[in-house]
Amino acid sequence: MEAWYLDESNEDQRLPHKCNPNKPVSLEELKQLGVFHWKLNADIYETDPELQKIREDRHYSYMDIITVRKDKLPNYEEKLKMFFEEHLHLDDEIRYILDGRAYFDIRDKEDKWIRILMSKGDMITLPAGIYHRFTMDETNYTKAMRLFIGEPVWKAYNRPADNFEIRQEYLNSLTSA
Ligand code: KMT
Ligand code: NI
Repeated sequence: MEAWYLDESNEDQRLPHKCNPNKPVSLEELKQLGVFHWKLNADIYETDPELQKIREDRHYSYMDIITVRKDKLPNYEEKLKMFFEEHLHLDDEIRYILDGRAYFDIRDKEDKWIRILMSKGDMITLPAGIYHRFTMDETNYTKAMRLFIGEPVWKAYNRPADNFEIRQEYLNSLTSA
């Protein structure tokens, strides 16, 4: 995992878009935004006791696996377009990259974009109510485990979605941190 502030360019979303000089973002800064990260061994995900422990501790009862690649995901282009619309969810977004790589972009406290490069073995939780988006990088391939507490709800609310209680709760969690 690696994170940095996005530059201002509107070129191809699949490019890294680092500032010059680069403005890195630390794990600690991500934590303060409610974003948590683990590094796991994706080669043994089917039997990994570390993953099992996280799932038990955090009640991640549901999981499925999504392959994001043109020949594997129905309506690939359409879905990528949706994923890249700035949105929030009413629940945490929990993803574990089993293969390939991709970017998750999140907004910081000042509404600036942070890009998070997720590659094989990276697991992340984005808190309910945070504005974010997702894009492939130049390799155009990732395989990810999606986890959820209970029955999954994938509904995304595109910005503006400020009137949801969860959005206000999220903002409150930031000011008291
Ligand atoms: C989301 O809600 O942003 C996503 O599910 C992104 C795609 S998961 C590989
Ligand atoms: Ni999302």
